[in-house]
Amino acid sequence: MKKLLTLVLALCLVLSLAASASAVTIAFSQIGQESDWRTANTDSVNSAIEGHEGWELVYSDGQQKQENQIQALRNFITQGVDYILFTGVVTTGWDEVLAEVNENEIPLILLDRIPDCADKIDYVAAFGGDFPLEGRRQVQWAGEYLKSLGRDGEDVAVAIMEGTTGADAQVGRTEGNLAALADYPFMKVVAQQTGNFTRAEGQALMESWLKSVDKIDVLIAQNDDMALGAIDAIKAAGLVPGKDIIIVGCDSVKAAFESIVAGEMNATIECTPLYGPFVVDCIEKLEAGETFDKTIIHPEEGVYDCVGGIEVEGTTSVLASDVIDQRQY
Ligand code: GZL
Repeated sequence: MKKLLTLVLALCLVLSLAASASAVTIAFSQIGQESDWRTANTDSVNSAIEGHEGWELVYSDGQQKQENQIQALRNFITQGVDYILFTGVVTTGWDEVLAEVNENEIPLILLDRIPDCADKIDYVAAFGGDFPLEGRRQVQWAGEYLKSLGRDGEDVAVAIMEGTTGADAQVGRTEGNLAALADYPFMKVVAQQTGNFTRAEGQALMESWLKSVDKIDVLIAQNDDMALGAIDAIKAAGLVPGKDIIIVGCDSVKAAFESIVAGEMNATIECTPLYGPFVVDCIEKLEAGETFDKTIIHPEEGVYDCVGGIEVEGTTSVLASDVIDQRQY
């Protein structure tokens, strides 16, 4: 009996070693846990990989620090992983470490925030939001809404709450915000500062603005978490969010839909975090020997708001109350 048990245990060990030896290891250098979007993005990618037969996930949370992500990428190289998924907290400063990834011939998949050295490095696929388009849509929605209220005959004071300074999403959305403002000359920027994509910093910044800026009619918040933080500050100051200050977020996370339905946020521009299906499809095809062009694939995205029917570039707006029950995050 003892011999049989030893034999069975030895067989299990051999099988498990064989399985892990042939497993495809996929390493993911994630930025952090700064927002609901980031949490949904991590959940989508990690669960897709962990749920796939024969794949193993190696995950690193960068805690929003570039040095942590650089170290994680070097650790992935040392571990000899089969694929690296990467989104950088900022756009600059990745040239050297991504060149090391290339030198070690580990296929690199760029997700979400694309590094500024993308044209100089090799990557097998890239997928992420069209940030300038999202930024234009934010301002277009606000401008069209103001026109529908008959408020385009007066100066309207606009505050832009930017994401993490230097992040691809902040750079792109700011570019889009400012480009679209040219089409709405009655919208005047009176404040523009980073809230670092977090709810707490969005609340603190709005508290500061309410004390220092004469008048804010519209808040363009480059993610929903900062918009929700700003709403907390607006209410604490005795003002009515969604009316005294029109609020347009970005990401379309569940908490934003709930705020829109409650009448506190006016609109959110979608930026899907659900990258899991793309990652699975991409790596399955790469494993089968297929290749992708060096272009950045953008997902289809929409605009969700409190009134519906507001026309913005490339999509129409949809009532958040109509879709809130179907939202996955
Ligand atoms: C967008 C992503 C941004 C989200 C924020 O693709 O990089 O980072 O808009 C998140 O919520 O922090």
